[in-house]
Amino acid sequence: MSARLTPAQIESYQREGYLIPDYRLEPAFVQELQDALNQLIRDNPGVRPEKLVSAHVQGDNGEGVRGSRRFLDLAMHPPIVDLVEQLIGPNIILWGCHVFCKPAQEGYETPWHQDGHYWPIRPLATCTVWVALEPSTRENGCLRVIPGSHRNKSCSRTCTKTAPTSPCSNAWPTAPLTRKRQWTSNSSPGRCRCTMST
Ligand SMILES: O=C(O)CCC(=O)C(=O)O
Repeated sequence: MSARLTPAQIESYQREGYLIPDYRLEPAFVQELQDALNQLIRDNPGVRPEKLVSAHVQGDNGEGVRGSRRFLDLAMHPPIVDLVEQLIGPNIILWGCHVFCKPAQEGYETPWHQDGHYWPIRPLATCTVWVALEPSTRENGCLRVIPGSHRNKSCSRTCTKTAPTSPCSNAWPTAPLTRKRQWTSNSSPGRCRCTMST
């Protein structure tokens, strides 16, 4: 499947701050990544499954996680890089990779947050590619975004510190986040989402 974006999709990404491309990962690659995910969990019995940071670094990654090269393969997968290139241009570096698993019943909540708090990169114009490896639904905790919340190109000063158990150290205040402004959707394995990271 082509990773080409139309001018209207690129314009929508600039305006809304997120995009769901038509492209989907090839089923055989999704299977390999699911296997790698199961191995990652087995290799890290002492790490919360929401906190598998820098999982793309094979072996002991220096951040307390034993990672897998498979996730670097995902980040470098040519259609994924093509998608990002169409959104931010050809000068691309991989800043990080985070595997969020959401165990039923006892999983930690991912609070509303701005990725810009985590990336020491200015200007705040990075791009996060989120990839579903398993079904991601409203019921089991799919990603939600606030369309247009990137537009003032700054991080909120009123973020609060979260508990050490949270996968995110900063949370946005919940007051302005009315349901009307949120955008939520179900994703099946292999579905990608590009998010402008402010
Ligand atoms: O999948 C999640 O719960 C969080 C993902 C996220 O924070 C992101 O893609 O920036």
